[in-house]
Amino acid sequence: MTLADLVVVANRLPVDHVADGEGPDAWRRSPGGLVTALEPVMRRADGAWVGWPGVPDTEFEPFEFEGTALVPVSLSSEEVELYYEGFSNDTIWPLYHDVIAAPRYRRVWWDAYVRVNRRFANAAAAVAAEGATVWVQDYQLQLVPRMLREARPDLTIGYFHHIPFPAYGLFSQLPWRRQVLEGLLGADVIGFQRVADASNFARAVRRQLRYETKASGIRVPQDDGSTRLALAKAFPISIDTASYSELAARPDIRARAAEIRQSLGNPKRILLGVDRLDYTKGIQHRLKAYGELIADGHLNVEDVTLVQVASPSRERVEAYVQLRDEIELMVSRINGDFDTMGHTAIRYLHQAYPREEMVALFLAADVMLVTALRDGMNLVAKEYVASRNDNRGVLLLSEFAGAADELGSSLRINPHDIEGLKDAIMRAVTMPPGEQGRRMRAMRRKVVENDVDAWSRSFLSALATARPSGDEE
Ligand code: GDG
Repeated sequence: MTLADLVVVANRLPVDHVADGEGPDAWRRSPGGLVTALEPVMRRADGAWVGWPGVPDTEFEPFEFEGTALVPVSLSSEEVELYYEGFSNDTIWPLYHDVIAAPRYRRVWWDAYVRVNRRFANAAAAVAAEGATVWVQDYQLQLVPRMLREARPDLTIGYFHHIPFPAYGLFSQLPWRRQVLEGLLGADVIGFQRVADASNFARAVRRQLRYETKASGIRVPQDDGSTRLALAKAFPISIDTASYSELAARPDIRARAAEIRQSLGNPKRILLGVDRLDYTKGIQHRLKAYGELIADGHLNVEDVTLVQVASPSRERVEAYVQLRDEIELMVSRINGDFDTMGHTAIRYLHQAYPREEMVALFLAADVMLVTALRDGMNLVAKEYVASRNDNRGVLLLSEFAGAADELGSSLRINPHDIEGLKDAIMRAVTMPPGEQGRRMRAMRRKVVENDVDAWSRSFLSALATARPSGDEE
């Protein structure tokens, strides 16, 4: 296998295994956003992607897929349970989302996290060419930057954090807080979604490690007494705006949107929520507000329907099993109380759909509800905006989602404030087309200018100008 000048390291490879057997035929490109985001970059460079192929207890050889070298890292079922479901999704995920659910701190999970991070770092070190750039993705791999730097001081290392970085008062709960900070500081550039995340990180570094920080720079002491400058800065991620806009213009997808409206009984207004079924997304808060509006007589199920797509997620983590029960109880209560023979209050879909169907739903929706309690960015908000070539539709957007920093013309809401949320929903369903258009145009300008290509370019150019390791003072 040839060595690569650009190496992406992510928990998952950008492919799913579809058949028994080996070789490129057994793999299909996975639909994720990161894959689309990095595909053009990987094609331009001599790229390799290091990640878990999604099948436990199986070793795969590296292989070429659509012009990118894929380097599988194998995980045992036990490691999936301890490192992925445990430490990543039951410790770090809830802690970094402001402890909406209680994080569990288990030493065996941490040990597995260290072991698996080491395996990813070794795989990346083995495939990176002399002086290559390595871009590590997300919270499952926070220790990789430092491990990699120790093994390969010649590399330029970037890290992007897709989820929030919490305030120091919360972060400091983590028994392994120093190791995590030191792990991340192995990178030359540490990218966050929001300015607030980068400042939380810098503050944790000052408080915990006593390193000096100035603007976005952090002085990291080296073994030889010198310091190295690491950059911690916001690089808000985005979507492939043009491809959403193109899908939304396709006659078959527009026809499908009309068909969806028809099959819901032609309500005057369709409200839509699209989320992974996750406790960070505030699904219960939106159901509560909506249910009360019907109960109070402000909304009528003959006129209004809420479509809630809740795609299955992390179904082996206990908090997610419970959450699903709670949401499904709420949905069936509201529907039981208010449905008529011909109309339903909530059309609830615990399913995943192809992107074409998502865009048809975006086109059918008069109001998009994004009520996250905490969210790194929230790409769904941007996808809705990108799909509305007609400059119609209203986006309700939680101020706790990273997207709120850019989409100032949305109807911003605090999901904890149920009365405020109800007022905003009423404002959205009655908003005149002129105001919808003004707001939507302003938001569309943002997602057109700042698309995902601009995101990866700006991160990689910050990385290219970052100081190579160990050359300061
Ligand atoms: C993390 C951070 C940050 C969902 N259901 C289906 C489907 N989706 C797609 C959406 C969107 C993506 O999945 C979800 O992205 P989000 O950004 O909304 O949320 P997370 O999954 O929590 O992502 C988040 C993101 O990383 C990127 O940095 O924005 O804050 O939590 O693209 O459309 N897509 C299809 N069928 C579904 O059923 N095709």
